[in-house]
Amino acid sequence: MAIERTFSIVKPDAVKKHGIGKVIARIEEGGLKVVAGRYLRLTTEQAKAFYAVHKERPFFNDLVAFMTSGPVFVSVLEGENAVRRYREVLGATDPAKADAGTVRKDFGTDVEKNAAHGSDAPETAAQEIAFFFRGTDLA
Ligand code: IDP
Ligand code: MG
Repeated sequence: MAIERTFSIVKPDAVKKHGIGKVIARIEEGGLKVVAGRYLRLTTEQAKAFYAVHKERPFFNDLVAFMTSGPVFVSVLEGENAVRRYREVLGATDPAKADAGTVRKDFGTDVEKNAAHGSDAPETAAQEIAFFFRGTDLA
């Protein structure tokens, strides 16, 4: 398997709890490298566009409100099977169902405020990376 890239967001709940470093530690301990990163606050338009795939879901408006409720840390991760590997590091969407030792189990609050985002496939990873980073940001 070739080296792959994926996209991460440390969400507002984890940033508020001073959890950026803790999530990055899990990423690095999981064998992934942070190759770009930025601290920012999403606009409502950006959050709606980023989560457009969920726009018909009942939780969409709440999710947009949550994702814009404070700053986030977006980053690009690199490593073997990075997409799948980072999803393993994160654990299940619902922290209550996530395995022990995962980011969402240890730092998430509920199915919405689940500490961090990770892309679900290489194609979405490429789209999500391009949403926040230019080619020249990536070493
Ligand atoms: P994922 O982040 O594990 O890929 P998705 O199903 O893509 O999960 O959902 C995107 C985000 O929407 C989740 O990370 C979570 O913040 C939120 N979310 C997902 N399902 C629910 C729900 O049932 N209620 C409230 N928020 C949800
Ligand atoms: Mg998803």
